[in-house]
Amino acid sequence: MLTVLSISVILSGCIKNIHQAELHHGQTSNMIHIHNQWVRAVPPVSHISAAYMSIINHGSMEDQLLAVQTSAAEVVEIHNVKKENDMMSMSPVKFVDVSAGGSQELKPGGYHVMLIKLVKPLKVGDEVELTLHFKNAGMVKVTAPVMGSMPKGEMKHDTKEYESLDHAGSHD
Ligand SMILES: [Cu+2]
Repeated sequence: MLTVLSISVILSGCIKNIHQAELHHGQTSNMIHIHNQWVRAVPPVSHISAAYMSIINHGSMEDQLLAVQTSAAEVVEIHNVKKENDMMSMSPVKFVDVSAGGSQELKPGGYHVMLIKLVKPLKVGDEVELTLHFKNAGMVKVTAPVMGSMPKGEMKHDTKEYESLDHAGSHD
């Protein structure tokens, strides 16, 4: 009896969590949750932008973000920013690891999704549909708002660090 009761408590707990996640984030995978996704607004002359997000892996297996698709850009690449000899440079990566039960930040100055050859200018208030392809979790679709800067309240680190990385990470 006790066992049945605790199972039902666990189950209802899970269902509640899934509902909350859907309401707030709209992701489709049970194991991979995407939070705080956003795309950088760019001036109309710019044909390049970037998408950022937090990837949370609730699964017991390590996963990898392999590719991203969107109709907003002709070319999409996953990049990382590295600092070498005081110079910030970015280069494409084949995948981004997300450890089992862990998370990975795609943020200015680090991993980011490069949107190249934008189909139309991205202005604040627009929305971009992104389809993320994970090795284990498969496809995860998210809608990312276009914003001028990183969402407020999500900065867990030193603001100065973000600002300097931010400038170095712009692609114009
Ligand atoms: Cu880049």
